[in-house]
Amino acid sequence: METRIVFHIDFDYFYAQCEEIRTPELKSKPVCVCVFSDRGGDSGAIATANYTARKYGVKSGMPIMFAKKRLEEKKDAVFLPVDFDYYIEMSEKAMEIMKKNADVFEYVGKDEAYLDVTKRVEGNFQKASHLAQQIKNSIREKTKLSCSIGISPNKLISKIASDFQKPDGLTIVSPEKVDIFLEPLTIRKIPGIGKKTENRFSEMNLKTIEDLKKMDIFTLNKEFGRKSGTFIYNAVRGIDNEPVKEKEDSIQYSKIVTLKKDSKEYQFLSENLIELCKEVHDVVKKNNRMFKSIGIHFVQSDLSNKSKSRMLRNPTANLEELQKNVDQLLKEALENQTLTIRRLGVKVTELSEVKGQSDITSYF
Ligand code: DGT
Ligand code: CA
Ligand code: CA
Repeated sequence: METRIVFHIDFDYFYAQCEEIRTPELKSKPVCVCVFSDRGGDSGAIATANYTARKYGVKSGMPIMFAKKRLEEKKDAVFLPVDFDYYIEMSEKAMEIMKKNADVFEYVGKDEAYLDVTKRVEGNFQKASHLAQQIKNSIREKTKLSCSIGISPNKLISKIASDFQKPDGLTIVSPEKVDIFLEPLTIRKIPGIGKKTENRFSEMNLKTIEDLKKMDIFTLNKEFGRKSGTFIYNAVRGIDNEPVKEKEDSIQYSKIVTLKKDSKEYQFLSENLIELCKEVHDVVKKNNRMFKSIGIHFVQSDLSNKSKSRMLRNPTANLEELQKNVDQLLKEALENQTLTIRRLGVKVTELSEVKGQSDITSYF
């Protein structure tokens, strides 16, 4: 297989940066963007914060109350509610520029995307670096947004590389530099390796990607199962053959509510989910879409997140099928549920258009 050139582009402190662009006076202050829950007061979580606020230890997902505590002596700290419509508008403008500069464009989320640019830069990393700089410049001209770009032969390394020199970074990892780049990094830098896996490795005294290369595939498979074992074995060697795939934009349909009370009781949660399914289904129907992936999402009493999803064999737009799957996911999720649940959500993704009028009746 020929060497690919893949970009991962990620906007810096995205929601907070959007707020700074709208209100430039904010730039010198700590800025926290908050998801206030419908329970009122300071109840809710930090979506993100600018780098000034991060210096005081403010992090995504943290309760608003904690962030206020951390910024107590900073009288100029600003706490703003999220404004998704505005962020999406900013995101769409920037994504347009990326799309125009890619052979294949893969939307990942409001603030990140993969671009395969192999053809247009003729497999040349020098040219790729120029193209990346141009993309950064046009995004800044059109939207004022700064972003960080990782360039490498695959999605995995590019994702790690875009995070390597934030903000406003550009990190190029050409094929011959892959090992030198990866080896000193902690294993946590590999997307998909979370705290739990990290802890298991650190019990074995393995901290860096270089350390992990000592593990053979059999031991890894035995420890983590074949799927994760193989993933880790390849990842530490910088191997990732996932193609950059064109995806239907952004769009995922989701609804989330704050529950009347924290709970982990099946009946109560199930009733709420039935309602959420109806609401999601209404949007799906209105947009004449089918979905192939279904997920549920918990925000737990300590504000940590938990989600479960499943892929259907075939796309559907059927409400009963949605509810049935959601119910199944709920049962699975509750099997080892210790914390109570505070907010509850349903989402559908992997959307496609319902084609052909005559078919529609059979879908709904
Ligand atoms: P970065 O990329 O490290 O400069 O900072 P962000 O804020 O762009 O972080 P990133 O890329 O992980 O997330 C993109 C946006 O997604 C972020 O601006 C807000 C949102 N987000 C991230 N984490 C959370 C979270 O835990 N809760 C909520 N509600 N939103 C989040
Ligand atoms: Ca980001
Ligand atoms: Ca991101």
